[in-house]
Amino acid sequence: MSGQLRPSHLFTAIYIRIPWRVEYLTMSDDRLQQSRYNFQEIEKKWQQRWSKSNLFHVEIDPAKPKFYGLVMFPYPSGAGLSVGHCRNYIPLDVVCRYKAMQGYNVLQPMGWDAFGQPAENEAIKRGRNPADMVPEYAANYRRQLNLTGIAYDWDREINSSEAEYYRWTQWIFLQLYKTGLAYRGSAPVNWCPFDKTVLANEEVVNGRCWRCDTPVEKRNIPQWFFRTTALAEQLLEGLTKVQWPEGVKLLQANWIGRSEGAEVEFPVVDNSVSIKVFTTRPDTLPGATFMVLAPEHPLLDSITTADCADSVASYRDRAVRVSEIDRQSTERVKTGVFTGAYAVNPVNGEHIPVYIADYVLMGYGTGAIMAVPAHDQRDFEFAKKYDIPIKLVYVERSDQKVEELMEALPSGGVITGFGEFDGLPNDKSTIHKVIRWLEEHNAGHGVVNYRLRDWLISRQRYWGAPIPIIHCAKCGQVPVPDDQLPVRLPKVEKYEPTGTGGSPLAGIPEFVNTVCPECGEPARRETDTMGGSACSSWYFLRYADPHNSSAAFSEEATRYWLPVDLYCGGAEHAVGHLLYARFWTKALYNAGIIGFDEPFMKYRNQGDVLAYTPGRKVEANETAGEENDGGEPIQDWKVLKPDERHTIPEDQWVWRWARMSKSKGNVVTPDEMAESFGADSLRLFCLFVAPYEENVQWSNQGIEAAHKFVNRIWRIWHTLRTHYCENWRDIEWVDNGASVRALRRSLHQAIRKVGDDIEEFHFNTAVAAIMSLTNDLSAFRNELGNNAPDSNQIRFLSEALETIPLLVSPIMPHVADEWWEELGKQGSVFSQRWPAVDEAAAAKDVITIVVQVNGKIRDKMELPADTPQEEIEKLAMLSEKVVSDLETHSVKKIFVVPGKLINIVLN
Ligand code: ANZ
Ligand code: ZN
Repeated sequence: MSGQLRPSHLFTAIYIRIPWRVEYLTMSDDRLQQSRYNFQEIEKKWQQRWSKSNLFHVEIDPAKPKFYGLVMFPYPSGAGLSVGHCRNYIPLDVVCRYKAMQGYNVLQPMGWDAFGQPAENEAIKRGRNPADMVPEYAANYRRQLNLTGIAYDWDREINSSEAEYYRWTQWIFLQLYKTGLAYRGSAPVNWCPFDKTVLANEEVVNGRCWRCDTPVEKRNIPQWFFRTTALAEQLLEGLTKVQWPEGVKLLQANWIGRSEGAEVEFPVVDNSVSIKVFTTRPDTLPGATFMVLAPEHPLLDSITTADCADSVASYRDRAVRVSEIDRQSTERVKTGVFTGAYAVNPVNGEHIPVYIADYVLMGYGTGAIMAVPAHDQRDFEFAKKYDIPIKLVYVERSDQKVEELMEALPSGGVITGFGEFDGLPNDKSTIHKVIRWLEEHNAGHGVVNYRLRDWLISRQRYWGAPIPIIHCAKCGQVPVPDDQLPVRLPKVEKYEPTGTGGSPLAGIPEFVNTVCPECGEPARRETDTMGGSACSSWYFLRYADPHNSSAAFSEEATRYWLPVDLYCGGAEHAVGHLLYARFWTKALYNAGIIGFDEPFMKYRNQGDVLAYTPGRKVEANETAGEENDGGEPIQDWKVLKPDERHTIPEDQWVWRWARMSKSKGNVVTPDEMAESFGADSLRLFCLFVAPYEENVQWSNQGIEAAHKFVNRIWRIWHTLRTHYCENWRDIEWVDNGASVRALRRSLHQAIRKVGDDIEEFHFNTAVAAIMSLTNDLSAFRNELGNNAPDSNQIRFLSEALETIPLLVSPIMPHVADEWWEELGKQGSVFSQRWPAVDEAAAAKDVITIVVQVNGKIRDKMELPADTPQEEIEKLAMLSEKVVSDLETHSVKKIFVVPGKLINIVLN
């Protein structure tokens, strides 16, 4: 049909063209077949078309605003993706598709976090070389992701274990090295005896290895570090610039752990050394009645007296075996021993005893404290136990006795017995005054301390980016020159950890032996590799320019695409990956290499997918289960792994909800779901089942219900489809259609709600809005029955039939494109604009209510037509003109004429 349609000949045109009633009633089997929802066929067809036309590929386009949506790239494991992963990837895809339809140039890339422990462990288990294994697994992931219809720009796929990528990981390492942010140092490090490697602090969870759960030991091995502490302040300050969940920001802020205080020196009696302490409460100095050193403190040997040497030595040996977590626990009974030494309290000259105790950690502050039992609970418990004097600095009453204290007084009171400070309150300003006094009297100075430690990056493992440093006997550490990068990881047969703490690369002479780039003499390569978290600290930059072979990325590409606008991934990375990526970004920014200093402007973390899982009660003599039941560890229950299930009769299994994972044998794959229900149903279910941040209990009934809905909307769209008139915009409204007005309101409110909700990550309510619109259309269809629609109805139906594919497309992209094609349109809905809300159509109908008092008109109120009666009464009573009457009289009765009038009768 072509040319302009006028309402006058509209009906003729429709009736001639589509004698739909006849057709509908005598619909052949053939046609029924056609309108059946054949999701397998549809999804395959569109996935192939999208891929063939490279629909999701983007290039820099300065004329368009950009949107960069990113999910944390996965390590491709042999188990493949589960629907648990889908719950992370699908929501971002919905946002990206929506943004594309809003006219943004949308970058949504995907790649593989392929270097590191998980891949290497899996390869070892399977007796394979990870270099061969990773691409196979990645291909499977790519296939699965395509099955779910996600709009990735596969031209930008990256693999962090390929030389073309890790060459630039090495290059960035060297930029950090040259600016002093990477260094080799010796420190007691976390050692996992099972994985036979060193772990970063962030990889130690409750004293155990993050991968294999083995208790972590301390070992002294030279290691490479990134100087995260140098950027602590920037890392903390930057958190104010980003839109992240408050909980995640707080976790990171606490991990950085900024704390203001003072360093104060306490000279040791009859000794030339003095003990430096870090305290946040220098205002309590007069109350310091003893000191405590960490058992590892370097001054210990020089101050311990001969008669205390044995007990100190044996305490120290015991203490180093206690985990840091336990040492910091407030519940643990405090222990310690006297060193025999005394130190001088610099504010009052008192000689106070020096102890060692394991509640003081070597890794924080100066590894030594002044103990103020009256105001610090740990010190209080220690003083009580070892009968050390307690001295109040702050008192709440002038006659307060120290003997009355049942616990330390951290707050409240005023200072007594501290000279010029007497009478000052227990607050920050007092602390600052004391710090100034200490500085003036050369007794100490203000400092800021951070809990954050430098980031340990070296691994004595094969599967990582080799650290690009050469050790020369003459020149020392020499960076590998840029034109000799990458330092390639040699492909070898044997790469298992050596178990001695050395890297497997150290056993490969062809790798190790080289010449010094500076003096040309024989030299040795560094044989440690970088932990996987280095690779993932900049991958979001590489996506902007993934095939650049002369630079890590071009300035143009990062300027256009970055920072990432929306980042999605698990909150378990809050103090690991998210912190490291911010650190690299800031380091590159400080070096002038990029022009922004926060990588992820907005970050959201999804809930887990839980599966109903067989398990058993733990025995009394067993340790508690570490399974996770939606955030809460399950204490009395253990998963029955698939190979353990035969050991217990099935009727004795205890079923619980547990996080979906291969090792628990409770995984549901997107493949089976796409096969049985289709990707659109899977997508709908993932979005609808619960708010994004909440955990989801996976159930097949749930996805069946989602599938039923997709079928339903499919059927309704199809039965109405026969009324579609392509030139509907030219049909003029005939002024009589209240029911069509209500329908259009429903349609345009749905457009607004779905858009707003997607933007806000309220996917479940966006789906609910589509369902509600579907209900309205279904009711309309039933009402219409076999009658011919009038011109208003045809205009509305055509508008709805054309809008619905657009509206559902971020969520059900395959169905949307199929419908679009059936309307005779070209291409994919992905390239269409998001429908505009007709504000007038979306607005609620307004009614005017007359307010009377004793039958006389006092006011008129304009209210939405659907305002409930009680609300109308309440508003009437609040009307200014009524309020004055109510001051002097009480209400006797209220008469209401619905939709028109309210009459308040007074006594
Ligand atoms: C005296 C004092 C009096 C303290 C008082 C507190 C309260 P944050 O806030 O975490 O920085 N401390 C210092 N170094 C320590 C270490 N290596 N191991 C264990 N504890 C250490 O805590 C700083 C406070 O923790 C310091 O201030 C010190 O105790 C203790 F009423 O000094 B305070
Ligand atoms: Zn040299």
